[in-house]
Amino acid sequence: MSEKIFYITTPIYYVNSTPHIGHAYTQIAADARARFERMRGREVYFLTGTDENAEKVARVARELGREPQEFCDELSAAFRTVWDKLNISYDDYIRTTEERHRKVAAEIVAQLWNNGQLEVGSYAGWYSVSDETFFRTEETVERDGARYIANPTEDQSKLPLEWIEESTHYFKLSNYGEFLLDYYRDHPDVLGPESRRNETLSYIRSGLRDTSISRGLDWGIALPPVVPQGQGHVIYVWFEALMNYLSAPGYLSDDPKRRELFERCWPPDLQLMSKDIFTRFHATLWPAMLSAINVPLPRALFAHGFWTVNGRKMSKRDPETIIEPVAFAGHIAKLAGCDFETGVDALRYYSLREVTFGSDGDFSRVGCLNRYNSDLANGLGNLVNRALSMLHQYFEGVIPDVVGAQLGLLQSAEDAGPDIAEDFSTLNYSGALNRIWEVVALGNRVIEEQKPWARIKAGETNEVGMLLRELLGVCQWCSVTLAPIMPHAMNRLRSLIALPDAVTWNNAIAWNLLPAGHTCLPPQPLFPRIPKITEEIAMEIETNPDAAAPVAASQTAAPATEAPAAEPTAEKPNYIEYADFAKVQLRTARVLSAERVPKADKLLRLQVDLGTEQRQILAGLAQYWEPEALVGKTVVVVANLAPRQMRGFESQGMLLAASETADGPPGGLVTIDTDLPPGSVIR
Ligand code: ME8
Ligand code: MG
Repeated sequence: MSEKIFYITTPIYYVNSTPHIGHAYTQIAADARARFERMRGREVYFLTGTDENAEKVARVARELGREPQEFCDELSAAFRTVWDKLNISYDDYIRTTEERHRKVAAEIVAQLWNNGQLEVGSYAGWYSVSDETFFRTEETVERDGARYIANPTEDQSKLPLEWIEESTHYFKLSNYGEFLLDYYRDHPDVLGPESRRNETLSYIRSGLRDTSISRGLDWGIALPPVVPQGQGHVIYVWFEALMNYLSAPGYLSDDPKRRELFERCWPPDLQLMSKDIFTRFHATLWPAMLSAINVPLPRALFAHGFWTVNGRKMSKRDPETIIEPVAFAGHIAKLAGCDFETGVDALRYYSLREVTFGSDGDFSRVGCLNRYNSDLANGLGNLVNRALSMLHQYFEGVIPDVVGAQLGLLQSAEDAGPDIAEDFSTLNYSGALNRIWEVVALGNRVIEEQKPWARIKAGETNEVGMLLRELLGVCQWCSVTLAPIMPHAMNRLRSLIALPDAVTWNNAIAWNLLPAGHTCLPPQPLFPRIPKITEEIAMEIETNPDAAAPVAASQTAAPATEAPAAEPTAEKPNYIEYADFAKVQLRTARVLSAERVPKADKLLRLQVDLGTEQRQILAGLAQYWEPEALVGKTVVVVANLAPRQMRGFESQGMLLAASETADGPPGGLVTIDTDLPPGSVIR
């Protein structure tokens, strides 16, 4: 039997909206670990995917007038595209509407029934569709005639709960409290971080109740026929979603290859998620389920923290807080004048460097750009640039054959190696990065101290040669140790110093890879500096990517705020009467869906919710906005514009957008700054 495969999972995401930096964070963290393990020689099975059988997914689809399955196909593909763009090296992508999952989920439920783990009953209680979670009455409060979650965590819904009364089936979760407490006592390293472990233990100690596992809905996976009174019932989405970790690698599969994969990778080595879905679901229900079907429990479950954006909870009602990872990486690239994938690496770097993994963090666009400049451009980028420039200036790009005393740079890299490996293995990403940057900073400091430009003039070629060999060694070492976090930029770095592509962790300090006589490429900026960073620029790029281009193009461009105010024109202003303005009905609308209009490269076809009605609007935004980026946004529309035909579609209104000039690109969308329902009147 070959070595166990390192099995790492992320949550499978609901496809009721498109991914934001919160989702990307889990992916990036899991990816860094997967890449690290591969570099250490482990075979890895990295699983991610989408959760599609949720009631809320079907609701959103139907609100949009879409078939749920077709809607899921589209959004699941959109998630996948984002992960591909962010260089997430997943090995498998599970969708819970796939047959391989449906079949296994139904079989597990049948097994549970046959083992006496389920019973028929009825449920009367509160349900939060947005959390897809049942709440006991004592967990709720009444306000103004509606029921709410009593003490919602920051990520739980603040909307009214729904009363559900239906026949259902229960999983006898109450039987597992003692078992779980014993298990976690005997395996103290399974749950992390410590705060989540403690939260879970007290949740379990407070008493587990049997939990409803079926719903009378028509979207989802039908209960298997062996379960009595299962007609018209689907498996409760959480109960079935957790099973993706079993179905994807091939539990109960008919395919011997997949069964073998399952044998080789089970149990999961690391299951990552955020704290929202840790305690109740992954640390309680999931291991109880596994135990009920006699499958070994995961080796580690870890909850990272929650991101806010500029101190605010991410919410579609607050568009400034929704940072789309691909758009933002593109904006970084545009401002820095680097390629998109380097922008991605900057985002990956910032996410893992900014906060200790496991703690909450605040994502700030400006903070990310500043870190890019200080750590990547001025820190690592500068080091690489200086090393390669000097090698070319003084030694024609060829590593010189010199001997002499070392300056301690290689030694400091060698010393840091074990700590960094330990940090990666324990998810201490910020620790690993801090440690790596100590070596980078030391490299830059030694250059300042040694003043090689002066020494070369003084004829101390040998000493400068020794320094360069060490600096290039540090470049090599960084190109390996940082590869799990910035795979693209570190590939570039390796090609600049002409190292072999295949990179293993041990290459980091294999100093013979850069022997005397080895030729490196001339310097090319790895992380070009962003010329100017202000809150406005950081926000502007988010809403108006085109406006950012001139800033990146020229180091000397005057910031917009210093530009002289436009002189009032001498012409008589072309006033309109208030009565004329009052004829224009401006109302807010929520974008329900958006798609490109075939053969019209500027047009998007939007369905918007005007509160009292749904409208179709054609808008010339297609060159500046991805359709998905508009979904969920609250926009301003001219509601009483006469309908007109465009490209075979009727446009029932007009959407307001801003451009720098009257004929410029509509890069900025007009939105509103508070939480008002669609259809609100603008006066
Ligand atoms: O819960 N900060 O899916 P989901 C950090 N389908 N991470 C965040 C985040 C934020 N602000 N927002 C989201 C579900 N995440 C279920 C999971 S698994 C069997 C089923 C990340 O789309 C984080 O990983 O609501 C969190 O746990 C997950 O997205 C929730 O994704
Ligand atoms: Mg959620």
